[in-house]
Amino acid sequence: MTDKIGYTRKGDIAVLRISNPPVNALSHAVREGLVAGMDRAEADDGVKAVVIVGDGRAFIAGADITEFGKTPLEPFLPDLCKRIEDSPLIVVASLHGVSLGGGLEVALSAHYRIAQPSAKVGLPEVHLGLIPGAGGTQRLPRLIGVDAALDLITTGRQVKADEADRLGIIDEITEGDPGEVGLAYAEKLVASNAPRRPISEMEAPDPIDWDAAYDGTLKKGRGQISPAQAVRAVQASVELPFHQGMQAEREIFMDLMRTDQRQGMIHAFFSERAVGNLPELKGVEPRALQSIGIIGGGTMGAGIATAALLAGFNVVLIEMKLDAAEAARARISGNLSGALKRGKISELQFKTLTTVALEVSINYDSLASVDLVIEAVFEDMAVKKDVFGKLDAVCKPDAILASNTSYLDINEIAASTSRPESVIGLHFFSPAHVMKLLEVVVAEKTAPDVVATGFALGKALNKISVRAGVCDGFIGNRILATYRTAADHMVLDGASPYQIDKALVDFGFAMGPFAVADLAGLDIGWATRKRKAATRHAAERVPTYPDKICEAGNFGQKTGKGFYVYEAGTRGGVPNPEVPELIDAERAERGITPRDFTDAEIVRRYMAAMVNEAAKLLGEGIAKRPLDVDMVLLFGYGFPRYWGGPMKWADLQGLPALLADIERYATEDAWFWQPAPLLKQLVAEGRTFDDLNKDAAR
Ligand code: T1G
Repeated sequence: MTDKIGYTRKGDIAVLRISNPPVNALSHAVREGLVAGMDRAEADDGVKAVVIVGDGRAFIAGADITEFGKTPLEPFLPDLCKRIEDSPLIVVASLHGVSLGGGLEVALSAHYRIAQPSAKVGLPEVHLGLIPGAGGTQRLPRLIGVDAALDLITTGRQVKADEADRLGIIDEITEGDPGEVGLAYAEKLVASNAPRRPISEMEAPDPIDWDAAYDGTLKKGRGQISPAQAVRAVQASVELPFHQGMQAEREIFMDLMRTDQRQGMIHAFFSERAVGNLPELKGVEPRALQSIGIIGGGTMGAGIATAALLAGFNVVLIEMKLDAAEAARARISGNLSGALKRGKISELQFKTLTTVALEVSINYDSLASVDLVIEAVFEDMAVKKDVFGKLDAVCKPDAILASNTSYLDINEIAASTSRPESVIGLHFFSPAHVMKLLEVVVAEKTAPDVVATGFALGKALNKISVRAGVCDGFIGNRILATYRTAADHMVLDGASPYQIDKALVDFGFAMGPFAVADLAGLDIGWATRKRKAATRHAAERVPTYPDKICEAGNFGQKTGKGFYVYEAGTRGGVPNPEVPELIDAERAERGITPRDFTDAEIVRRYMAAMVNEAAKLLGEGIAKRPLDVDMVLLFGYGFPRYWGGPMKWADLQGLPALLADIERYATEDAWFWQPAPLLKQLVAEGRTFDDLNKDAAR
């Protein structure tokens, strides 16, 4: 046996203990060890039952994702499951922590399952672009029925022990040491002559309308294919004998293993975990954080306060006047009542958070003892400098002063204080207590422990924190400005905003750029165009028709009309008939003869602009790694997760072809389509963005 599987025996019960930290992933050594353990138990004279249990914090977290893409080594997981199920001994799985994917499939191949009250089970393979590939789509429907099995498999959601018990996935819930609990349960089964219960021998469940289930799941997946493919695998569990169903599942699994979507989603899985691991922060201790000051109680300030309160921080929120302060308190209470309704907090917690943990004041002196302040006031440099001047005067010497600005120069703000080393940007995304992205903007003089504290705060707030350098728009908004401009250029040249929105939704975005603009408020883009007009290069093509939409007082959803018209009470909008006339007029003014665009060209240009700008800011060091850009776009801008992010998408498309397209576009507009030096360098060296991620991890 390998050192990954311990073997002990108590009476006529053998115990196989998995020890593969941190989460007992089913690596090749674990699979080999479990087969050897079953062999040993069956050869061990007098043994009547086997208990499988996990060491550490989980039973088994699933197949070993680090092995994906490599040549699979026997014993393959489905064969291990068959080996367990076919044992003449009674096999008991004793679950604690998580039993996910292959972990639950191993448990389903046992004959009985007992769990800790805090245990969770699930088949999350669809979150990796896959389906369960070791019998999950064949055994689970036999155990709990097609509808319940499809719910778990197509959503990939985790199920708590009590629900798993109700569904029939587990047989008993008993609190205690998983090994002891498993042993006692096995002894009880042996004493009562309980039968082996191979799920594969259970009756196949009743069929459903498979095509309706497939179509519905495909639609819900918004372009992701594995959930719908799981329907076909479950269909096989009903229509085919078990071993043929297993073959059908395997074929679908292996097909999905070869897809770009699997590569994209595995990239997202690992990048989510790597993005917070910064080499520069190795061994750097964050400063102590217990109380947070917030300046400004508008939507952003109240959202940040909500997130901080829910994370257990004390919050002191400052507003200019008493009525604004009370309005801020009301906003925060409203946000928290949402958490109360969803059962995230209790009545008592709600009361404590809104009275004891939260202080609202109009006096900066209330900030004298806070550890960190986040300024979320009007986006104007003079206003920010005034606020930071006051903070510098009242806050304790080692207090960190952060700005939530979305584009202003943090270096300039820092220079207006006596503590530039303690100044940082913490760019939250609205609504701040919901959106997971946090850009930690590091200014020239920001001290390493202040950066570490920014990341520690992000982790405490359950955010995905990404390090950004100082430039207009940092990472996300700078890239957004560019791909939004690419869309504007396509409108001027002949595409309709509605065709562009649809093409990007079909690509996998939740909304297209014009619907997003309506949601954010067209007045924001209008103000930005006015702000940038003075320094705009003559070669820049900036449409004027959106200004006309705004001049008519149409700012999008907040006024009921923008690119779309929003009827009260309806979801989504319908195209605003006034817009095409404004576009035609501008094309005429510019002497443009509109041309057709295919959806494919729209997506290609939109994505090429996104990747090109990202490559520029990577080259400038604004983002440290391509995976950082991917995480910004996934968690802040609704980029479809199954592509893994724009940089992963670019690698999957092939950088040489992408650069060739950009160079071709540059013949039409040399100013907008200047190829990024980094992109040209990678193509010249035959490397990918992922190679840069690997370089950074060394
Ligand atoms: N394989 C390899 N490494 C894994 C892993 C896995 N399945 N799961 C986690 N890790 C690593 C992770 O990269 C991190 O590493 C460390 O463990 C702690 O994870 C055939 C094909 C289990 C709920 O999709 O959901 O089975 O950064 O930081 O927040 O049908 O990890 O420390 O070096 O996330 O406490 C199905 C994926 C696989 C579960 C723990 N299983 N993992 O969360 O810690 S496919 C999954 C998770 C499959 C079969 C199919 C979470 C967690 P490092 P962590 P956590």
